[in-house]
Amino acid sequence: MMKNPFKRNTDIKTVSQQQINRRNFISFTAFAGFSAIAYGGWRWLNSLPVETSGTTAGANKLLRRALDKNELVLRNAFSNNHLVQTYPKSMAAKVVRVNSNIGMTDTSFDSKTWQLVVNRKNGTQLKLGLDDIRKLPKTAIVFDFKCVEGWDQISHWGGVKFSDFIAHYNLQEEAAMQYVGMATPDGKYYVGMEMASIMHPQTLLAYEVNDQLLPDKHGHPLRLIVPVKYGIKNLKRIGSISFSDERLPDFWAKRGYDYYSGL
Ligand SMILES: Nc1nc2c(c(=O)[nH]1)N[C@H]1C(S)=C(S)[C@@H](COP(=O)(O)O)O[C@H]1N2
Ligand SMILES: [Mo]
Repeated sequence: MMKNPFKRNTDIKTVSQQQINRRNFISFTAFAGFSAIAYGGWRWLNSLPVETSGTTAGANKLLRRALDKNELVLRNAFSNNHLVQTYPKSMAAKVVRVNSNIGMTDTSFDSKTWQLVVNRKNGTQLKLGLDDIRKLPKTAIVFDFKCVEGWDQISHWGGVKFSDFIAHYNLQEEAAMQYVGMATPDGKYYVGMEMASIMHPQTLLAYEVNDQLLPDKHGHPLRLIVPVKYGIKNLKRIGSISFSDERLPDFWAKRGYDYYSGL
């Protein structure tokens, strides 16, 4: 007789009702177990400590919490006023690396007429020259400057502590806000960050490197030195400073880098 290839195998093993019951029981137990784990995980996510206000305020809780867990941990570590490691001046690089110069190529820029524009909360502007800033108490720091591109270098910077600057110009109302933004005079490079980092005791508005006025390539007349952040946040050639309770835009965050970019 020809074998019919389409004919189903009639030689089916008889499966007892008992076996079926047992299989059903096993799969039901497994399903219940996984469900419990999933539910527990969801409950755990929801029970995570509420984040410090500001950072991700208003964002989808569950999603943001997962995305910003790193930031949360860092920010919490931060509230202890944790300082970055500093080094003796003798360890500072004599030839300081130059990275990029976005926002520093405007040929009409004139450092002699440059002014730092501070946008106050009440809508007025404070305009300062480098001489004004150099009158404030000077602070220096030697620390390991880190670029996200993979290099780091111990370097020596001098300027005014951002917190001293705030106190001297009575910008306490501004400092009580959640975020700071800084931009180059042409607006082409800009950074945004949370207030804690900018008010950190090691953050400087710097006008010197290795005890000399900053050369153009390092951000003359004034740059940000924020040692608790990667290089990308250390804006060179500051044109303006703004304050807000909302996250202010950030050049590299817009291009997919971590907004926090903390160490
Ligand atoms: N205006 C401006 N500031 C900037 C940048 C830039 O391209 N333009 N690059 C940032 C990056 S990625 C780094 S690592 C540091 C490098 O600073 P340096 O050139 O003084 O070493 O500057 C930061 N500040
Ligand atoms: Mo960088």
